[in-house]
Amino acid sequence: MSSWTRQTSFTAALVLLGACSGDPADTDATASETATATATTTSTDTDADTSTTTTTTGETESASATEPASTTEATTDTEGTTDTGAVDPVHEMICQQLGTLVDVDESYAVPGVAGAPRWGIPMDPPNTPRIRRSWSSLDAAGKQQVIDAFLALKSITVDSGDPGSARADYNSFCEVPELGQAPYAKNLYDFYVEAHINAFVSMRSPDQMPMERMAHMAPHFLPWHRYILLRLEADMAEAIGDPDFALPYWDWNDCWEDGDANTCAPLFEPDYLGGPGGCDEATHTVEGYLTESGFTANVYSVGGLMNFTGAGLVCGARPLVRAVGCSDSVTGPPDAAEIAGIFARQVYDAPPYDSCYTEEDVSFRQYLEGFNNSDVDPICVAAGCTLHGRGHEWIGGDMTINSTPNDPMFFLHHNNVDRMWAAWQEANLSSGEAARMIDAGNPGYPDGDFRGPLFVFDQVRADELFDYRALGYEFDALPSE
Ligand SMILES: [Cu+2]
Repeated sequence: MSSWTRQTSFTAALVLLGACSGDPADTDATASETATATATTTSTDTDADTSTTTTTTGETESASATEPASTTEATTDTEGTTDTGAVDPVHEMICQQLGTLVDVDESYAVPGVAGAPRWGIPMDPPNTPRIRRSWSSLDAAGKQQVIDAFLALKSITVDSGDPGSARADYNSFCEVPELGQAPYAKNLYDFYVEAHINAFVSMRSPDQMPMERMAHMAPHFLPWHRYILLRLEADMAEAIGDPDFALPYWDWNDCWEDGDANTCAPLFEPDYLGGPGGCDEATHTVEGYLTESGFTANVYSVGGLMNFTGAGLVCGARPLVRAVGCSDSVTGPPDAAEIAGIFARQVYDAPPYDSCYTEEDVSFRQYLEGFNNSDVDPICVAAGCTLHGRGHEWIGGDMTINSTPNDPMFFLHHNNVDRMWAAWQEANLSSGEAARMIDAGNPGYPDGDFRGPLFVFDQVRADELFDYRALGYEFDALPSE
């Protein structure tokens, strides 16, 4: 695991779908400019080596020369995007990465009939909702149950004969011959890792992945992640034989209220979710019961950006890694002031949805997803330094690359993101203004395909995910205005 470029990886992942400047003639010039910009940007990263970055940019340059699709990209972009105006060098560099990606069928990890394409969506709202609670409020037995459920999902493979085995029969990237990787035993946990990788790498160009189907940097961000939490929760409930099981959330406030926010002892307990890792390769391995019980990352991204040429994806077991509190761009997880800020956002989403040229104040979704175009720090501009993005950055390691569900913290973090959405919906529903009460409390949710099928899970519609109560769960407590 050399060259673990945690910040640059997430940077690329998050900003991938921006409007690239379309003229191929301009592109080469910009690419060489960006090589310099990139080297500067990554200099704060303890692990980054600039030669990797420069090499990657070089590859991209040649790829873009043979890539006539860039004109199409520009045209498509204008549909939902206002004039991009000034070119952000960080963003532009990332756009150049698109050409390096291997063509993969977007059906990877898509559940087929046997894979239960609507698993997790109840036929009817249950009479008694599952109550999702804060991780820190669980007792020892409750925490143990969650960890055991995560471990159980890793052991439910196609051949294990467990209930749910059929859902582990997905197309794996590790079986794509061009990637030259070795298959692993596909299982119910790694399904989510692959689905998320697919959602990221398929963002490579607007003609292959229209804005309407993007699971990140677009309106589907919240519905898409709400669905994978529901689906995972149903898997965990089945695996441990407890139909009332509810996925806990990571209440970011716990880290501020109890002890040192930059280590967060209530969360990173060796007996359960594991330790905080460390700031360099000698210390970043997650230690504790979870990893000692054989929980490993089995498919993960490496080597910088969205370079998905085989060198950008590795299949094979390696330990989980974290770098809690090591990021130069964020201090602590999201704080109370940021959380309170969600209630000041009046509309769910607004164009341009792409974050690269959008101030965070444009919409609730953009603010919660965490892009922050107005920050001075280029890492903040690219990776986002509020709320969702800040949580990923702050934990670091596996949480900052496109295979981020490898860390179970991903699901606890996104559960809290989902809780923020629920709180915002409730605030709108109780406001008494007709306009804010429509669409289950999502004023300004865009129409058309933005309400339609989710990427990877194309038998589930985004607008089915609006009313979380109808999906059978609630939270023990919501932040309020
Ligand atoms: Cu995601």
